Amino acid sequence: MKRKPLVPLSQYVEYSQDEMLSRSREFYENVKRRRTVRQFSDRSVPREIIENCIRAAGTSPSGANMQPWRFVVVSSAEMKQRIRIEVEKVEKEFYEQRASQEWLEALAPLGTDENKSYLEVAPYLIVVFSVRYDLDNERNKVQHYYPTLSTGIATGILITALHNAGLVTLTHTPSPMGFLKDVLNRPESEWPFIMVVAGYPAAGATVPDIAKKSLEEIATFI
Ligand code: IYR
Repeated sequence: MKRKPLVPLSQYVEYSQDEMLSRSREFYENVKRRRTVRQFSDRSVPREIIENCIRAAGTSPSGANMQPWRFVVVSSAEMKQRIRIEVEKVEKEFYEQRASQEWLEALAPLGTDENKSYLEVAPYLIVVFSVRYDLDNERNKVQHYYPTLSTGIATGILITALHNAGLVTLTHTPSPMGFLKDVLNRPESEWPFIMVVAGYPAAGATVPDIAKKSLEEIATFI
């Protein structure tokens, strides 16, 4: 394939250093209020908000700009119920058999269990797939690069965009997740990556009293 023509970086905006400082602080103040929530309200959320957040996720960098992601937005009560039933099957097995004692102990502070009733309450389940290859017009496979990594970055942007819009999310990873491919009828090229549950929090929702590591614990400057 030929190299694309280069165009000026017209989108870039330079701020003064004072502005950069206040923008970086304000962004941090905003994102640090994000909490993973497991108690949702059934209040509806306009679809356009979800669309815009997915548009934001779609701006993510990706290997060779292949954009190897697919966001399947589930809002039908029937499909949410099917997903809940399948999720609870795998989660029951996880909590009762597959999880090691160490894993269960790591999860204990979060108070999670196999009951996933919120999957039927929240207005949206955004099931994120990572796409291994596309098919061109002649149905030849076009390989994607770093699909999992790229989809992870896009999911981070999605979660941040949903939080910024004023919604709460739960990043949910039922394991094994293969059933999502069948239930949602996705092609062979797509692999379930994560499920992002999104909506308003339930009135009086509670979250575990846990904290994030400090800068010193997560960063090394050399
Ligand atoms: N998927 C299970 C277990 C679980 C695993 C991790 I790692 C978490 O951070 C939270 C839960 C569940 O959703 O309950």
